[in-house]
Amino acid sequence: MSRAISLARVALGSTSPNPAVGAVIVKDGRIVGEGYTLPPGQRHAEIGALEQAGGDANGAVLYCTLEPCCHYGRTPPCTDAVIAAGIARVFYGATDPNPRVSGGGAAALHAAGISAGYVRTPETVELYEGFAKHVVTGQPFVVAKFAMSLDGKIATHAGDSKWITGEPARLRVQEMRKELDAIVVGIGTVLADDPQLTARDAEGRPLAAHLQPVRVVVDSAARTPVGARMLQEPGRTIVTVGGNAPPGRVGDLRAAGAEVCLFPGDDRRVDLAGMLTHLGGLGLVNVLVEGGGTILGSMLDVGLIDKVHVFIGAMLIGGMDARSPIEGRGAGSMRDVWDLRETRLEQIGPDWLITGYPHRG
Ligand code: AOF
Ligand code: ZN
Repeated sequence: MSRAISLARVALGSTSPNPAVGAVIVKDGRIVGEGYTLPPGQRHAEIGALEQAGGDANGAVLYCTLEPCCHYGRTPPCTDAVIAAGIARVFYGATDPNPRVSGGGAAALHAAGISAGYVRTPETVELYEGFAKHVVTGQPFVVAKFAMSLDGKIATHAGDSKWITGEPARLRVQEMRKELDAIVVGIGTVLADDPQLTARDAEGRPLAAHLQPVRVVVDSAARTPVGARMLQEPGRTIVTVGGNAPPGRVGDLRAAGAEVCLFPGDDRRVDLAGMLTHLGGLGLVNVLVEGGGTILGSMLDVGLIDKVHVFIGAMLIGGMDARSPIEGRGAGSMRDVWDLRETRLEQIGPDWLITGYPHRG
């Protein structure tokens, strides 16, 4: 199963709106076939593994990270192929949250006399947390990420922020970008840092366009510069604007290659919930919000953040005017704070990464 999880991770970021699955076929203690999910419309993980195993699949054991599907979607049911190949036993790491499958895959295998066992692991649960939300609600799973000093600052009072975390933590962010479907930033970040917002390889070269996350800028008044670096990068850039966006600027941004979408909220700023619904409708399942503080604050205030990755650099910055990662209105009383559930702490080079799921009340 741990090999199947590694295979699923290879596919992460290239399968949405489908889940990334890994599959391994074992015969007489030896791996005879491996596969992972290809982009939508192409073959599922199990099919790749069965093709590789050929006749060796007969009497073999299949390990897959997700319950094999039993329905006709863009591709035929994996359960039919598993049964036809003569697989003797199946172990799967998560029940498919898709209401069209959800236990039906295991039932189809049982009905054919194949024992199918559910082996729940923390990794397989985490692999499908985004898919589980999106397939049921149509909304993307929102992951917030920021880096701060031990005293909770994201820059000095003069605005210097390079770098709070070291190289290994920044490489981890690159992996996250590759595995997620979209990166969301606020206009403040674009104006301050002119970021490229690309997924890059270890040498710093941008990955191919189809591996790039969709870049999304929340830009109420359409202030994104037409010369912004992200508009030159491979992949899509969506600029979401509010009710006050000057039509001339919208036209200029479209001419510069951005997709401009209008989401007028009550206060003429971007309606963030509406924007997320739109991103979900585009098939973007997992989105990473990288800041800055305004957008993270606006999202947390209305409960739009599902998960956080907090990188902490072992340093103290100080200064009452030095900014913190989450602004917005925030909690007034300790009754209203967001508790982090299922927290995890990892050392990454000289820094720490804390991951958790915000929960209130
Ligand atoms: C599997 N193996 O590798 C994946 C599965 O439109 P389709 O035919 O590609 O089906 C998509 C659905 O299949 C998706 O919503 C999810 O329920 C399941 N994904 N199932 O057996 C795979 N990616
Ligand atoms: Zn399938």
